[in-house]
Amino acid sequence: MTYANRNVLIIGAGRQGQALARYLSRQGARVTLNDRRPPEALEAARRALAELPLRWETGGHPLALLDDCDLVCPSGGVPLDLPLVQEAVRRGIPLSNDSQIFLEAAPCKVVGITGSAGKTTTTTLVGRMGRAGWQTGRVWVGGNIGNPLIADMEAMQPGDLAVVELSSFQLEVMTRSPQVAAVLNVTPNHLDRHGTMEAYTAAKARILDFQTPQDVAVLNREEPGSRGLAGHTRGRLLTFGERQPPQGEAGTWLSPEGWLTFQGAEGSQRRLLPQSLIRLRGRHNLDNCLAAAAIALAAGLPPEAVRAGIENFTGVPHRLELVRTWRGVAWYNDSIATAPERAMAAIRSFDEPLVLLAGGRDKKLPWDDFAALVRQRVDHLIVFGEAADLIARAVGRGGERPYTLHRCERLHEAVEQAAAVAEAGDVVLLSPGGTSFDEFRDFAERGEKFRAWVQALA
Ligand code: UMA
Repeated sequence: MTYANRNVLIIGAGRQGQALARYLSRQGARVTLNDRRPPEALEAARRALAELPLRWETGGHPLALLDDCDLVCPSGGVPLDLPLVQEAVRRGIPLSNDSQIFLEAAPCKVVGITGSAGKTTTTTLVGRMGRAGWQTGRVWVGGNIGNPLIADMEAMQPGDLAVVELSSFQLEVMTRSPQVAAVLNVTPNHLDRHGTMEAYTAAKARILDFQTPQDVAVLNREEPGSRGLAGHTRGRLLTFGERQPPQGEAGTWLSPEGWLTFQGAEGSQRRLLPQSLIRLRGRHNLDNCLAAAAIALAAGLPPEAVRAGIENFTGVPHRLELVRTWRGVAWYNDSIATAPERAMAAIRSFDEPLVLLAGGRDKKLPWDDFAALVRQRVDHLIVFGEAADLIARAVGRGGERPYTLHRCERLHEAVEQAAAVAEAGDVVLLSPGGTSFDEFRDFAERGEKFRAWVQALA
C-alpha cells in the first residue's frame, strides 16, 4: 500500500501515534494528528515532531476530521467505540494502526507475540535468543513493550528479524498476521474495553487469522484459551507446556529429569537447557521460557540460542523485580500486574510469608479467585487506590488469613504500612491487580515511584 498524498487521521499522540505520524509523513501522506488532550499537555510531542508538516487537532475528537479522510489509525489507548471511530466505520473509511502498517511494510521475518500475561517477558526472551543466534542480520524488539517498531522500519533489512509484542487493542483492527504468531494464554483481561471474553478472544485470534500455510502458530497446550485457538492455525502448529506433547505434536516441554526439551512432530527429542539455569521466579516464568523456546525454534533459531537467551536473564523491570532487601524483608515490584490473574501468578511465585499491596483502578474483572488465594497465602493485605474497597469486600473477613487488612488512599501510604507490618523473612509484594491510572501515568511510573519509596525506607 502506498501512502503518498493520502489523508490519514491518527488518533492519539502518544508513542504509537507519534511514531506512525513520523513514518507516514515521510512516506508522503498528509497526516492529521488528533488527541483529546489540550495543546498545553502535548507540548513535548509537538516539539518532537516539529520538523514534520503535520496538522494538529487537539482538545477533542470532532467528526469533521473525517471529511476527506482516507484512513483512520486509532492508537492502542483509543477505544473503538469512540464516536469518531464509529463514524469512520459508518462512512466506510478503513481503519489501521502502527502495527498493521508495520506488518504490511516490514522487509524481514516478523515474530508476533500476544497473550493476557507474559508477553513482555517472553518477547524480551525471544529477542535475547535472536541476538544470540540470528545469523543473517539485526534483531529488532518492540511493539506494545514500549517502542513501536514502525519507528525503525527505514533501517530494517530483509535478513533481519523483528520480534513484536502485540496487544489485543492493536490486534482488534488488524488484517495481517506475522509469519510466526504466538498466543501465550487468553484469560480475562481488558474486559472494560472489549466487553466480553468472546470479543477479547476474537481480537487475540487475529494474530493467527491472516497467516498463510507457510507460517507457524505457537500455542499453549495447557491453557484452554490459547489451545482453543488451534482451529485458527493456517500453517504449522508448535505448542508449549510443562507436560510432554501428545504423539505427533511438535513443541517444548519439561522432561522429568528437569530439562526444557523440544519434541519434533516425528517424535525426536532435543534437550535445550536444564531448568536450574532459569533465574526467574515462578511457574508462569517457566511457561514463559517454554513459550520463548518454542517461538525461537519456530522462527528458525538454533537450540544453542535458546539456552543463551534464558541463561543469566534476571527479568524485566516492574515484573517481579526485586527492589531491595531491607531488615530481612525482600521487597518486590510487580507493578505490571494490572489484572487479578496477574497478581495471582505473582502470589504463587513465593513460598515466604507475604505482605501484599493490591489496588489501583479496577478493570471490571472478577476478584473472587484472587480473594480465595489471598485467604490461603497472604498474611497481611494492604489495599490502596480506587479499588481498595472493592478488593477488601471481595476478600472479606473470616478464616485466619489475611491476619490484618489495611486500607490506604495512596500507594505511598501503603508502602509505609507494609514497612510497619513486615517482619524479617517476609516478602512484601506490590502486585496490584488493578491499573495505575487512578494515581499514575502508567504502570511504569507506579513501579518507579514504588521503587524510590522502598529505597528511601530507613
Ligand atoms: N487518547 C485520545 N482519546 C482517547 C483515548 C486516548 O486522544 O479516547 C490519547 C491520549 O490523550 C494520549 C494517547 O491517546 O495522548 C495515548 O495513547 P496510548 O494510550 O495508546 O499511548 P501510547 O503511548 O501510544 O502507548 C501505546 C500502548 N498503550 C496502550 O495500548 C494503552 C502501550 O502499551 C505501548 O507500549 C505503546 O503504545 C508502544 O507501542 C501500554 C499498555 O498498557 C504499555 N498496553 C496494554 C497492555 O499491555 O495491557 C494493551
